[in-house]
Amino acid sequence: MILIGQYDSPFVRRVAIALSLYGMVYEHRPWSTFGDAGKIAAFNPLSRVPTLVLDSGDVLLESASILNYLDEEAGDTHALIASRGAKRQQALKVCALGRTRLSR
Ligand SMILES: N[C@@H](CCC(=O)N[C@@H](CS)C(=O)NCC(=O)O)C(=O)O
Repeated sequence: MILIGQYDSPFVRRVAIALSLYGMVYEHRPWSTFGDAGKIAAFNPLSRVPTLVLDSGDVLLESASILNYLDEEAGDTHALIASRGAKRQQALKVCALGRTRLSR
């Protein structure tokens, strides 16, 4: 797997943290959405990060979708977030709150 994006992006970080916690091996390409937009576009027409390139060549976009995939790969007993039900809803709510800037 190849993770595209710099770790100064919180969206890239959340994917990298999950990959590390799951012990999944990946190659990191710390490409900038500014200076390396063309290189990113070869994998993701939106030139956004994180972008995850699977060994199959398939490409996953959006951190939430990528985390969903990684949870599935990890399997129900190891996934960081429950696959369904109230525990899943609660965990997704915590994630949403964590992404919000508490400026007020
Ligand atoms: N909802 C997206 C947000 C990703 C995002 O905003 N990435 C920024 C970097 S932090 C980006 O790629 N910006 C470049 C652009 O939008 O053109 C996710 O969760 O992956």
